[in-house]
Amino acid sequence: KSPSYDLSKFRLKRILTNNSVRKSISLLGTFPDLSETDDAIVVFEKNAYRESDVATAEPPTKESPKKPSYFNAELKVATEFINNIYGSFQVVPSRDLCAVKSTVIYPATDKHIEKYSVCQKYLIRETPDLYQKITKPYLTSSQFSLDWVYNILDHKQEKERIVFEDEDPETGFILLPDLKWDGRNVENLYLLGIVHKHDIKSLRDLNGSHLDLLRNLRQSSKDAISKRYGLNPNQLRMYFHYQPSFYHLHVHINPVKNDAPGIWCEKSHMLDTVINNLELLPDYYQRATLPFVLYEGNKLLDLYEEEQPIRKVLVLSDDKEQREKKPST
Ligand code: M7G
Repeated sequence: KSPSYDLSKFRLKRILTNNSVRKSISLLGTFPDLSETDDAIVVFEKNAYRESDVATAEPPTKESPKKPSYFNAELKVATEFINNIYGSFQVVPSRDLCAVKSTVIYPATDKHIEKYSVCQKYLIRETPDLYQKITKPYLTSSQFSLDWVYNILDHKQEKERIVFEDEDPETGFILLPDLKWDGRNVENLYLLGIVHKHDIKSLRDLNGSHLDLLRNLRQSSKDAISKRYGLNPNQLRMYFHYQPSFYHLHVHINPVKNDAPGIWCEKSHMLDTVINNLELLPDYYQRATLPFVLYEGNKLLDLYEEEQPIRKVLVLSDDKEQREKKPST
């Protein structure tokens, strides 16, 4: 069941992150009307500009009434300075254009708070043995709930947002807007393809028997996206995260020309590459060493630290000696 809260009654405890590049801020607090103790995370993010909002050409007619635009009489302009040919202003556009995208997680767990806080990050090289010994037991005992995923797959939530569905239990999936997308601007489109099959936790579980599923995911998503949004399928980037936050296989899809949030090379595996690796070697992901990032505060980092030094690496004094001994060429 989804809790109901009044966003305007949020009370701030502390700021978790403030990202001036992404123009987003993540806040930790509570909804005291509902509970003094349950934590809430609120994320505000300024929307990307829609090109239609800067249109000035078409004057409004009866048939097509006035669309919101920055350039109209409601624009409030405060001049900071004008120096020769250069001008600097603060402008407040009309109300329709001031909307801010907000995401709320309530009640938020410690793991959510950790995910939304800035901290140190470390790269781990996960061999298949380390996966079996450390990562897998940890993620089966401690991970984010997948209820929201099952709600989507069972049509209990976000049903009206579904862009495409293939119901086949082996090769089918649901394509729908990601929580991160404002849903307004095709420029920064962000969709998720969530597979119907329940037993694939992540990239690590994929093998040659999943090729039909992956090829269907690639082709049918591209077809559905070009049909619905008019995007050229060759302009779409499709990838998996490793490690993901949610261990039910899903693919991230967004346009190559846009830097989607979280599009880090150390976390992303292109669907095309994954398919090709499996075509060449059906058990590739059971044999590969996969790098991934761990955040300070994550218990898995402590478990890895017991196995090998991660936070404190002996500085390369030996290496330096070696280098110094090496005859110069
Ligand atoms: P991930 O790779 O498991 O984790 O991707 P990440 O958050 O570290 O990228 C999960 C994706 O699911 C993310 O892109 C989220 O924005 C998206 N997502 C998460 N939730 C809880 C929801 C939800 O309730 N609905 C939808 N549509 N997307 C969600």
